[in-house]
Amino acid sequence: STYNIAIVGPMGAVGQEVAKILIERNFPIQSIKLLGTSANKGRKINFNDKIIYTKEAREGAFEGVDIAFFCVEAEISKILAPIAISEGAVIIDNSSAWRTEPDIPLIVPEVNSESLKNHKGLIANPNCSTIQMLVPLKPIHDKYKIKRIVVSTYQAVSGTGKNAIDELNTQAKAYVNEKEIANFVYPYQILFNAIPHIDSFIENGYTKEEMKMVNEANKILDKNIKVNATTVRIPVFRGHSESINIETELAFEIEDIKKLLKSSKGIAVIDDPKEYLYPMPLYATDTDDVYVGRIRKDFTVDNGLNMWVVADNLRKGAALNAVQIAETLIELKLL
Ligand code: 11C
Repeated sequence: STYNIAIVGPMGAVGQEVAKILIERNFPIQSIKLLGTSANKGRKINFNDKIIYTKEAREGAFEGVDIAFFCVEAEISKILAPIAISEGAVIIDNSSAWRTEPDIPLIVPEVNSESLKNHKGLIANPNCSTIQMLVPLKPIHDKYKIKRIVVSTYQAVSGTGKNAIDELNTQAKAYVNEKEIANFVYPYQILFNAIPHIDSFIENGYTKEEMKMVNEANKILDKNIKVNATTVRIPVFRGHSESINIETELAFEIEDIKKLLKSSKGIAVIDDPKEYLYPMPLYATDTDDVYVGRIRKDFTVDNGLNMWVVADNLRKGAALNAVQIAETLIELKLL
C-alpha cells in the first residue's frame, strides 16, 4: 500500500533532506503535503519533478495524513503535534520537544525498534550526535556490556540549520575578500575556530546538547551506562565527528570488535591508518553509513576502547533516521 505523507518545515535543512531521501528510497507515497508557517504559505517547492505549493501547518492540515515528518523547532512541535495527532497522523518528530517523555518512543531503528510497539501517535527522532554514537555502540554493548562512555564531539554547522551554513559561507568569503568577519548565529566567529558550546548552558555546567547525549543514550541503549559528553562546534558544513571512549564489563579483542562492527547494519569500518584510511566528515557528506575508524585499545583502564565515529548529521543524524523509522512502522504494521 501507499501512504499520505506530510513534511512540516519543508524549507529547512532537515525538511529538504527528508524530501530528498523519500524520493531516493522510493518511499511508498500516495500523496505529499508540504506544511509551513503562514508566512511561507503558497511557496512553490519542487518534489520529484512536480511543483507543490506549501500550505499552512494548522488545524485541519493533517486530515487524511498517515505520516507527518516534523522538521521544526521544539516550540513549534509542542503546539502542532497535539493537533496532528488528533487529526489522525502519526508523527515522526525531529525536535527535542518530546524525547524525554517516558511513554514516547525515542528510536534508532538499528538499536531499539521494538520500542515502537504501543506508540501513541508520536515517535521522537533522537539528536544527531546521539544517533551516530549509538549505532556502533549497540552491538558492542550487546556482546561486552558497556559500563561508561566518554564522548567528545566535533559538530558541523548544518546541525544549527541553514542560517549557520550561510554564516560559515559568508565568513569564508569575507576572509578571502579581506572584509570584516561578522557573526550573528554563533557567539563567536566559527571560521578557523572551535566553539565548546552547543545549545545553552544549564546549572550543572554542561550544555543541553551534552545532556541530550547523556539522557537519550540512557533512554535508548541502557539506563545503567554512565555517559560523559563534551560537544564542540567546528567549521565543517556537514558531518559530525566523535571521539568515543568506552569501558566494558567483559574483555574483548580489537579484531573481534572490528568484525562485530563490520557485520552490523548501517556501519562502515574505515580503519587502516597506515594507508591514511580513517573516517572524515568531508567524505561522509551525502552518504548514509555511520563510519567507524581509529579502533584501538585504551591501555589506561581494563577493557577500554577508543573509536572515531563520523556520520552525515542531516542524513543518519536526522532525515534518514526519521525515514527509517517510518519504514520500520510500515514493516511492523504499526501505522
Ligand atoms: C546540533 N545536535 O548539531 C544539534 C542539532 O535536538 O534536534 C539538533 C538539535 C536537536 O546543533
